[in-house]
Amino acid sequence: MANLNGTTSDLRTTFLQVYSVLKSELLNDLAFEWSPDSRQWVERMLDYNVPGGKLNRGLSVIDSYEQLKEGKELTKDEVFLASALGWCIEWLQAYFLVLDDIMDGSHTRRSQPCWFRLPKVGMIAVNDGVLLRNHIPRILKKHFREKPYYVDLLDLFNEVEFQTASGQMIDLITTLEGEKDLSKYSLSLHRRIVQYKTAYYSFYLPVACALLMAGENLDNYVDVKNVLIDMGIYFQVQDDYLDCFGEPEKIGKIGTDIEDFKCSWLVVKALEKCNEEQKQHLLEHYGKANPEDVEKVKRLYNDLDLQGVFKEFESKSYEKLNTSIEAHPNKAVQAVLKSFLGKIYKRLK
Ligand code: GPP
Ligand code: MG
Ligand code: MG
Ligand code: MG
Repeated sequence: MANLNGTTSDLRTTFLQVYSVLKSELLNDLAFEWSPDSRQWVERMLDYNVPGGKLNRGLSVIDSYEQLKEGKELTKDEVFLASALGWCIEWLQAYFLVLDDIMDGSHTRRSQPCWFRLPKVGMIAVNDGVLLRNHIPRILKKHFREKPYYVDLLDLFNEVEFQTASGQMIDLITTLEGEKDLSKYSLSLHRRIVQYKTAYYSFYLPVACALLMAGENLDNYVDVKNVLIDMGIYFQVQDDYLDCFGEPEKIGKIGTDIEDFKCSWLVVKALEKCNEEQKQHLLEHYGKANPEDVEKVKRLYNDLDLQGVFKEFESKSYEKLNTSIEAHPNKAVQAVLKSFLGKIYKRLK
């Protein structure tokens, strides 16, 4: 595709060029009197936390917008704007992850120590999260203020952030110390948690951004939203699975769900499948930091063949999602959804 210099290069390269532009605008924001120290801190914080992931969410804004335009070549301006929206989602993700890693007591992220684990950073990471969050409306104001869909865009980011924080809240309060109670863990609780904490921002938001840019009214796309939410739930089940069975070198992080007493899809399935004796075993060892307890839980997951249960879930979800996508009347929308599904099906990272 045409990049911002009028030459051709791949989408990722173009997208990363836009990151540099946005970063330098933020580092020269006139609303703050910068000093060399503060500028250096923010630049290092951004480079550490924003661009190092798979960039799926961000790139899919450009992808989706292109497909909604049904093959018409995008102008340089459209590529820039779709990329800027993509980066707003990557900023949102960086903000969530910096704080999520503190809350989950994680050690690594994207194959490096979590930001708050750096000796110089520590709890400054909380404020960095707040800063990352505040960069989003600044990017939107600079590049979208004059657009007819500006208010809808702000509203969309606000709504999705609220949904995510609410999902994160249920994810956290189910694990409260002193109330550790596996009997409340069910597939419906799991679904509620992951729909809110993951699906809206990871799946609905990129497509909704592309739709707004294309001049569409989001109220007319409730069915698309529902498919994307189901896809997001499938994606978080994969995340839960990989937390235990993934290769840390591939997923770039070391799992903590068992230690953290999370309402993970795996523990829900284990509770569904286990006998009374295995249940007692799970109650005894789930949610403990000790590596021997964690190992015992993993062994039980193996005994219950949760890898097989997951495989089956994965192919069933794929079939179901495909059927819902094919039921959609609009071919361009179908292409958007199919490309999303293709990117995550059987992912190992
Ligand atoms: C993923 O959960 C959910 C988020 C990153 C949303 C966080 C929301 C906030 C408001 C902070 P996870 O803990 O399973 O993700 P991971 O496995 O990547 O740590
Ligand atoms: Mg986490
Ligand atoms: Mg979490
Ligand atoms: Mg996880």
